[in-house]
Amino acid sequence: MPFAPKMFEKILIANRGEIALRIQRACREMGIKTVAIHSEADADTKYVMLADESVCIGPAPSRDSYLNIPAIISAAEVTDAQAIHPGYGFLSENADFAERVENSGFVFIGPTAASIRTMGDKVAAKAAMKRVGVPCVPGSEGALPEDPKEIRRLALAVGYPVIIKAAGGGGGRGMRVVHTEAALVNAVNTTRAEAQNAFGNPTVYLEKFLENPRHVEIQVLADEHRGAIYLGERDCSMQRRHQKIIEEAPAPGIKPRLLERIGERCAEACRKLGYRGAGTFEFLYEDDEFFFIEMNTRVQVEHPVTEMVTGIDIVQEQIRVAAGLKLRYRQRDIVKRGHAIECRINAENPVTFVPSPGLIAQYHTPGGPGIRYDSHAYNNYYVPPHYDSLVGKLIAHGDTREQAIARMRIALSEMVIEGIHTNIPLHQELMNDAAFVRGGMSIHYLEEKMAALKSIQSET
Ligand code: MV4
Repeated sequence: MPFAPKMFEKILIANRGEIALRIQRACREMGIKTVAIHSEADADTKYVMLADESVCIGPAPSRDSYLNIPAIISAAEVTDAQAIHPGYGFLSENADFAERVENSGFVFIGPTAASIRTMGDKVAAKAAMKRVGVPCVPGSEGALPEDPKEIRRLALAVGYPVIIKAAGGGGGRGMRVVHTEAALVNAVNTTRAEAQNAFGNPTVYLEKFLENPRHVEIQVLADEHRGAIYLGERDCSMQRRHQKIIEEAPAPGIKPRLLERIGERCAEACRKLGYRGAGTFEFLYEDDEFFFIEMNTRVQVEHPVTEMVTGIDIVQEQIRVAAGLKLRYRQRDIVKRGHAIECRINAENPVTFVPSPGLIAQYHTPGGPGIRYDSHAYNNYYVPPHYDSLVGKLIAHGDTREQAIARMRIALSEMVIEGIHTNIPLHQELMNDAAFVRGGMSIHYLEEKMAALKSIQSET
């Protein structure tokens, strides 16, 4: 049969909020009709109104709606959609969902279920990466054995401190740092028990604990025709409790040659592993070295910073490669320009981080050169308490990092969100923070800064 895959006519978007709107916009630009699904809590929202069709799939709680697999597949059936885009979060990295979508005759806009399953098992993911030449954090090379003597031997070989991680974890769930041999076996057993409880899988592995790394990730795109490219890196070190709050591209202060090398390794890994779709290789970066930790098989919240710097629409490419088309770009077509920073605007107290759902009574969004604002919110929008507190993503692009920061400061000053608390004041503080402005801070910087602020507050 000749190679003539057809673009979808209609896509169901199995998500909510800003990413549902983002995917809708990509579809519209490609001439694809959209089906929005929504919970009862999201019935009268902008992205539901803007979609060509919509289906209510259940009550407010996620498990009854956005995680309700049979309801979502039924919605695709009744609307005659050909493909399902899962967005991020919810079912986006659920291999069983991807499999059920495909077995019901729809295309899952993402990697194969097998790829999702491999990357979901962090031990299998690391083994795969090691096999295809992606540098990993030194560690146990697979699951930890039962025998305490063997465990002690492995930790000693790696050198303390070590970190015990659950194979079924990821994103910061199910980990424990161990500083001494005396604490090791207990820590392993506790982590095992917690992992069994949380993920139904007691498998744990061990790594050298890196004390002061940065979180730098590589965005890739791959098609079914051996086309695989990297779109450069993002620095996501500005985080608190594993919630990223600022991301940027490129990563400040890392040698371009080093970034090129690791990018090439990731693209080559995609080809060798037969990976298809968008993906992110997460690395810890310390002392001029990259160490793979996990791979994300979805579009990420922070994808816009890469889009701003490369000019490539990552969501459109996801849709194209899911339809069996080739990527529109080769590596040499990728030209990066300038610097982009994203501030995640959350409905939360800027100091305590306690969520602050409710009615947005006044809403003014910024604009001007180099500003992109991705949000599903609007004046009089009610931020429901049932979901993530992200209300928008403010992205500033400039020729230089300094210009991106300057534009971000202006945009933040123009932004008005009243009726709920937001973390805008925290972003304003950070855009004027000497260490942030210098760039290249570690994953611990924000938490240390917040702790310092707290102790000043309690003194006065
Ligand atoms: C680590 C680490 C230090 N050494 N692994 C946390 C999230 C998960 N993706 C992996 N994580 C870490 N793994 C080794 N060998 C420190 C972290 C970590 C972290 C990583 C990325 C971004 C934020 C973080 C915050 C705390 C700890």
